[in-house]
Amino acid sequence: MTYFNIDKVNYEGPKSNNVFSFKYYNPEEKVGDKTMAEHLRFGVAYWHTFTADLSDPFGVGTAERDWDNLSDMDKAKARVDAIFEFMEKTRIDYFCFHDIDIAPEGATLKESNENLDIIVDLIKEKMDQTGKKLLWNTTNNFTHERFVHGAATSSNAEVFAYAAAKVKKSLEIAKKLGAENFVFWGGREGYESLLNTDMKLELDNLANFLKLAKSYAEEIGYTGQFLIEPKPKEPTTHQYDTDVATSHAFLQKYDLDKTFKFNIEANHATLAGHTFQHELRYARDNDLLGSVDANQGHPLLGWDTDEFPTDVYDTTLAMYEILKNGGLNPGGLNFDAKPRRTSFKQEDLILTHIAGMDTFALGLKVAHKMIEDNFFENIVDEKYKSFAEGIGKKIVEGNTSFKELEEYAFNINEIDNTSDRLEVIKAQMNQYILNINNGD
Ligand code: XUL
Ligand code: CO
Repeated sequence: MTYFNIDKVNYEGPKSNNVFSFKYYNPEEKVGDKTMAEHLRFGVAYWHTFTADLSDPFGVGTAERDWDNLSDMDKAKARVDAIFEFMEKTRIDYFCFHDIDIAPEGATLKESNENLDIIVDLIKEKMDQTGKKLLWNTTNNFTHERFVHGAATSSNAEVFAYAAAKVKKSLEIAKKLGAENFVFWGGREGYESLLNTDMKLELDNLANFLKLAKSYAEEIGYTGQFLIEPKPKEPTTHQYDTDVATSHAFLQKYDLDKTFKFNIEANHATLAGHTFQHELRYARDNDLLGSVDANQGHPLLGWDTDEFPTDVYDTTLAMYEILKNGGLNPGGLNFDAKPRRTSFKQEDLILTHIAGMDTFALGLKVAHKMIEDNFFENIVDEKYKSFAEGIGKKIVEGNTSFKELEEYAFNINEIDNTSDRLEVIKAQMNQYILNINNGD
């Protein structure tokens, strides 16, 4: 059975009008010392692409999928076939999933695990046949009603135990499938109101939960990278892992900052009132940049719209941070993105991924060129040059005192600040994007 009635997507270059072709993503083309495929390490999100039905709070699902009418386990099996065909055709090497994306939950935890075993065996077989790889898996400890008060931060100890059992199973799956990373997004780890919340107990429990997970991974010999995915709100009013800096403080407090890095999602960054680049920069500066959920929010909407990335400015600045980080490996760029509810055809799954891949490929090329030219580096060096010598150097090296600084200040006649010329920088960035776009 074939699910996608198209040929493998080929690179045809920026002038092509074929919507089923890549305009910028050319997997084997080298950018610097790595191929585009090595730089970008794209991943498909099982939940958006193969499980979701595009319903929203006001309307039913609109997605038309060939597996819609199958029964639960048959549907799960069909989706495995579909995702591997999809990865082959779109030339995407990685995929990501939550436990409940791949197999239906049974009446009991044991039954759910049995369903998982059947599907995981099927996935393993396909991975061995095709060479496709698991970027990360994670545990859905937020959808079912038992997680109404959270999972690791639930007020009910039985829920903590249940959530732990699910993560234990997910870690075993990660080991079996060789997941390169393992993600924790705190789905309902947060609160609605402090009027009835013991925040300290909940955060202590969350830290204990993460430590137990790490120690079980060590016990079974699973060595993938552990990642926290911050998000400030939705579904709870206040999510504990609000942003990278907040989560960093949490990890440091509980001595977990050497155990975890971050999976940074663009739309979560903007919900937190930051730019995507800010979150990437904070993580990079602290050696905590692990992986990326590639998507974008809508500037006019205040929720997690999970759009496919199509903004070249954003992907250029993201790729700038990623290149300066020395890449993401073992992380990658997982498309945690869904077609709009109005893009409901099965082929839209392919078209949306092409759009996202091309936008990141273009961003990669622009960012690489800007780094080659030391574009931002020269601007920043010039801006902070007063710290490279004299009193500035002493400040940076921690080699001065308030007394000495006062003496220095007494001798300043007139302070000479320079213009930042931010508008020129933005205009020059436009030139980079346009020039690369024109193949110059
Ligand atoms: C939710 C979200 C999740 C995580 C994995 O906003 O981003 O899909 O990526 O649980
Ligand atoms: Co995500």
